[in-house]
Amino acid sequence: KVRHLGTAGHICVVTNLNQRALALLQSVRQPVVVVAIAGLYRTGKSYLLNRLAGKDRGGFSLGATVQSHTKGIWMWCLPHPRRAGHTLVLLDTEGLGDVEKGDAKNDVWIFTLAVLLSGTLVYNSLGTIDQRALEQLHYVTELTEHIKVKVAGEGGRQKGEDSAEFVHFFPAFVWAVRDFTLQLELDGREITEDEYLENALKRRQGQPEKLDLPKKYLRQYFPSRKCFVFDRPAPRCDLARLDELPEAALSPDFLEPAQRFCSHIHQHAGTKTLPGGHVVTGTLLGNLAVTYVIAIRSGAVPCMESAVLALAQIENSAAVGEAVAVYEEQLEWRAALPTESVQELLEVHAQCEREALRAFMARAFKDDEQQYQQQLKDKLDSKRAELCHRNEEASSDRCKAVLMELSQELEERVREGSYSVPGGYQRFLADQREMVEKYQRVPWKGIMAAEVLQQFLKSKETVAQAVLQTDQSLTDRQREIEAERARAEAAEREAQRSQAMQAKTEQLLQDQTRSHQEHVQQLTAKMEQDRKQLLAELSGWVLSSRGSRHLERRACPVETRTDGTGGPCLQEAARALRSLGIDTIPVLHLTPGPRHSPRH
Ligand SMILES: Nc1nc2c(ncn2[C@@H]2O[C@H](COP(=O)(O)OP(=O)(O)OP(=O)(O)O)[C@@H](O)[C@H]2O)c(=O)[nH]1
Ligand SMILES: [Mg+2]
Repeated sequence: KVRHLGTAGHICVVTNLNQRALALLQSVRQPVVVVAIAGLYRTGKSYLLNRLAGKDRGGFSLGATVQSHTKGIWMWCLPHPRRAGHTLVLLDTEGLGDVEKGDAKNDVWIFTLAVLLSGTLVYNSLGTIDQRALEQLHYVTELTEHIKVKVAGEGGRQKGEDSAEFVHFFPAFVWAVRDFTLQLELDGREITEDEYLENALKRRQGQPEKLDLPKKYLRQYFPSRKCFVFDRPAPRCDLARLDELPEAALSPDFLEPAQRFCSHIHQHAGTKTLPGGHVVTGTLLGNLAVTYVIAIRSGAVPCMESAVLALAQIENSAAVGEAVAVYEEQLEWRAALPTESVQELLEVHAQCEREALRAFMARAFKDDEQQYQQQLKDKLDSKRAELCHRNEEASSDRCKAVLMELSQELEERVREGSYSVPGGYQRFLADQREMVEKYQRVPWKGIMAAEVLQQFLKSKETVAQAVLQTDQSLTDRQREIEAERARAEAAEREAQRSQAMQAKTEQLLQDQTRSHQEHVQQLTAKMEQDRKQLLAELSGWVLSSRGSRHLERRACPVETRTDGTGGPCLQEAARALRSLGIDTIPVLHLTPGPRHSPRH
């Protein structure tokens, strides 16, 4: 079920996830804009998606016969033509309603997966948006049976309660009407394509409720709607070889809307996000597909909340791994061991930890108990201990090498007996002092300089004692005084060493406090960002992909509430807003009803 066309990775889902295609998707670390196309079989879906990819030939395979062609869901990843650093993921789905298809359940899952995986869903149909076209969209009314938003809690959730939240999760909806040959005119007035769609979705007076259901659910679940109508692309005789025709041979009445359609999708199809606003990368989308397919295969109803939680665990583990890798990379770049002081080393560690934490915060989500952040903290703490140890070793090695070289001459003289003469002890002391001074002038010895010197001099104490004892020019009393002085000097050096050790312990403690503050600070910043995102979601306003200055209306949790009750969705929104200290917030009112309540 896999073919490779250039860089396109194809994936057949529902029962099977093609492993190569999945690996390809999971290797995409960029945020993804996911556009899926669904609709009846043999309606030109693959052809339209190829245009969206900028390919008039190649790409998704078309079929020219009456037999349905695309099977399963096929994926194509390509660099986003307008948004740098983003990947456009196109999902071409198997045509719905094929009479030859054995299992009708397959269609429902295809449609459900297209809804769950995409950020923009293009519904494709032929002719006009009439009652028949709407009835063919019965998959929308069945979504409540096939998607669960929340894991059933105590006492379970009402079906309506659950589906009222679909608006928060569902993709933007674009209806592509193909082979449309009518005039866009209503009651003698020219109308836009969007008005055409909205008019078709209006409830007709006296219409039985059952007939209104697809319209009702479309209005309810997909508050962001757009419509494009396309004329037939070429004369009937050329349709079978459409992908071989040059652009100039295509009808301008097809090319013009096709151009607007592509522009709209490229410009407005937003980056796919998870509930809570977390941006979906190719890796995440791959994991999401796996989670949903496993649920479907096991006969369960895919649940968005548990999928997001399962995803968060995978992603947060990966975020810990990535953060540690960032730490190591930064360390490689910043640290030259041994450092001159513990302070200097801890500053380097602090910078690396900050970058690592940033990488973690950018990737992790729903780490509500900070379980993964704690994991990262533990790892970085042991990295710090390891770093301190490596720094000490590097310093020790260097100091020992320096001392070895500087003490060569002195040791040679001891061996030759140069100090076994009257006054030899004073000369020995002078030479040793000179050697210590030279040692102290050598740069970049690191934090073990004093310790290693102390050990070195201690190891030479017996030699010094021997020289002292053999110096005939000294009286016994003088020898005793000299020995006492040597002991005092050694004690002094020992005191200095333990003072340095104590200072180091204190610095490490201070660094722990700093590290804790850094974690708290970055966590607070992330929580504030999440809070703003939640606010944006709840208020039904989301930042458009064009940047923060452009706001775009997208979702409204109270859209269908015209009876004044507000519904569970509105109540939940209001509760959340109150907890954020906000009394009221305007929301977009899409379908004013005769008895609607003030929308605040
Ligand atoms: N009449 C008409 N034919 C089209 C249009 N676009 C493409 N075709 C032709 O219709 C045939 C089917 O096109 P596909 O793009 O494979 O249709 P599909 O919806 O992907 O089909 P399935 O994968 O079987 O569901 C091909 O011969 C296309 O050249 C269109 O806008 N109008
Ligand atoms: Mg197709």
